[in-house]
Amino acid sequence: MATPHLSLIERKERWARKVRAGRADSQASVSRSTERLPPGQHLTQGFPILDLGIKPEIALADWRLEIGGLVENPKTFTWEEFNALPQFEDVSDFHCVTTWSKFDCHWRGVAFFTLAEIVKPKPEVRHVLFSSYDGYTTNARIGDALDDDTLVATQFDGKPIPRDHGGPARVIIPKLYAWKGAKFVRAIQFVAEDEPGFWEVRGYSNTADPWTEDRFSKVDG
Ligand SMILES: Nc1nc2c(c(=O)[nH]1)N[C@H]1C(S)=C(S)[C@@H](COP(=O)(O)O)O[C@H]1N2
Ligand SMILES: [Mo]
Repeated sequence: MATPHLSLIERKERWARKVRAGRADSQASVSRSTERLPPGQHLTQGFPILDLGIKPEIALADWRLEIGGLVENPKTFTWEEFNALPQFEDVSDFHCVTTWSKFDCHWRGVAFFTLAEIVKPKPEVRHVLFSSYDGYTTNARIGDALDDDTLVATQFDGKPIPRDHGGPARVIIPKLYAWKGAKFVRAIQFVAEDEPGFWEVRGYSNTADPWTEDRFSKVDG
């Protein structure tokens, strides 16, 4: 069962050699930004789009965000209800595991801790599972989900999040690689037992810390 992980690591190593070779002439700018740019990342000015080839079209009238699992007070929000919650803004850097980073992303939406306050997770909760309208799933430790900059965003740079970037609403967990942030989010479940998501079962790290280049799941050998 370790084979898919190994093949991903081999691919990543090949790709790292290629990236290193191509980057030799830009070392100066790379080292200037090391304090803000996690290791192995490069800065992009654009905003690349990463998805599963499915960009679900969700009419706002049909949109729901279902929050449940091990909570005292499960709740399904309509778009109107969700937007009536206290609003939260945060500017953060975005780090994709495929090595691009984008600085100063301005998100607005509802802080994750606000949602947790409403549904009241039980003490045994350790993880959070996210599911999306395109079938995507991802997981996070409760501590990362409850970090003070995690949010379910509905706006990017002062405008509704375009469908390409995961609108109507997407999760942003700024301190983790961006695949931990579910675009087109549909449901959030508080759980005791961890459950790896779409990329996590395909060899990507469960914890996803850009600052330690925690890109791939650890395999023996
Ligand atoms: N629902 C959903 N969320 C997702 C993905 C996806 O394919 N589907 N891709 C992830 C990955 S790998 C990244 S890097 C970011 C990309 O967000 P962007 O397309 O807005 O750049 O979304 C993450 N969230
Ligand atoms: Mo990504």
